[in-house]
Amino acid sequence: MKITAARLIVCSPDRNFVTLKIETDEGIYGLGDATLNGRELAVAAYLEEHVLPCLIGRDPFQTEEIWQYFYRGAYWRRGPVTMTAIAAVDVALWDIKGKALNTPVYNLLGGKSRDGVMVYTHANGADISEALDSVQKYMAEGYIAVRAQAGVPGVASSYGVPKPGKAYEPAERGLPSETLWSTEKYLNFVPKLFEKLRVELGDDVHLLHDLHHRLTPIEAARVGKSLEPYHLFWMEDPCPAELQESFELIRRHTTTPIATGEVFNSIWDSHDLIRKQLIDYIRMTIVHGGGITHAKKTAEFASLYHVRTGFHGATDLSPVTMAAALHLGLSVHNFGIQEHMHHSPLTDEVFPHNYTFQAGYMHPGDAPGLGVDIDELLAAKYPYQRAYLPVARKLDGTITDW
Ligand code: CS2
Ligand code: MG
Repeated sequence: MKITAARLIVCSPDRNFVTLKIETDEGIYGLGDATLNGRELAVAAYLEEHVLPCLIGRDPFQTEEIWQYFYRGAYWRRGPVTMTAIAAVDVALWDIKGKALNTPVYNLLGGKSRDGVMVYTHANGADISEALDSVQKYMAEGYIAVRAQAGVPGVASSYGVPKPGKAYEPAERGLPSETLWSTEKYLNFVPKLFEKLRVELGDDVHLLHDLHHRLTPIEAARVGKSLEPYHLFWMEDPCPAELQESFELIRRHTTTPIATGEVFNSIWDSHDLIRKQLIDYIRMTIVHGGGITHAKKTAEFASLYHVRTGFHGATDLSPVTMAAALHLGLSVHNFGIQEHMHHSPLTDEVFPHNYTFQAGYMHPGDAPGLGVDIDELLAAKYPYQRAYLPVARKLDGTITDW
């Protein structure tokens, strides 16, 4: 089998997506997601100008060789743009392999290690009582794990909380919006949120919380310690992770489990975090971390150190990535949990898919390949629109981590 064509579909059905379609001489095609939120066209240009011309004529079954060709062969390594482009190629090739062998991708990754993939979704509210309602709504839908975020009193537009009447979506069209942040107000508020949730919801539901890289290690340690009575499933991204050793300080003070890695793009970003057992869940996503080939290696490395997977699954990752994550999650032994933030109905229509949700668990389906397609005619009706993630400032105007 040979690759005969590779092209990009850039569309914006409620939000931007970059999708790679690789075609073969046997009429089989594969899809890969190349979406990097707020920097979409940088990946599109990298693929278009530097990667796709080198793919034509290659054998799509050679996923390892092709991965190394674009990683080592480029000389310049890592970084979100490069690794997202490599991921798009890699995932599309696994899709082709599955279709050609008439089997779902999970069978090529070791087969099923479990019956379904436990997922968590996003509950949020402007205040504690709205957040509680939102968690209860998802529990009534069958979720057994829910991330809870609530507006912090005195902080306009808190992370993870939607504008009134809208679904939460981090990127906004136009130029970047600005949000405000106060660590002091947050530190005083967050134990009250989880105290209320545990009192009302009991001990069984898994509760998760995202700190979104905003704290220093000692501040994050305080959050972890103050939340111990409410036994969170995890606290996510307690502080920026470029300095991997800073997690040692957090670990010294708290037993609240830690998840990090949604902005990582290679195993080297988490190498020390994993081998020193400074985290419990690795979140590096398939789309920004070099695809299925590299995510599987990262998961297997993590399994040696009792670290489990908790792959990123926000709406800026297309249904193609969601499917890839579910195939990998079904197969790796050290799966932990998968994020499931719902795409809009329009996004779901543009990307018809076989994955399903039932009673807290998702399944990728048994269709050959990934089990996701793209409706190109519908996609063409929603062209790319410039959009950015917000920029955050402290109350005194200093730029801080969003
Ligand atoms: C978040 C994301 O899902 C999460 O845990 O941190 O919503 C993140 O902010 C976006 O993916 C950024 O593009
Ligand atoms: Mg997050």
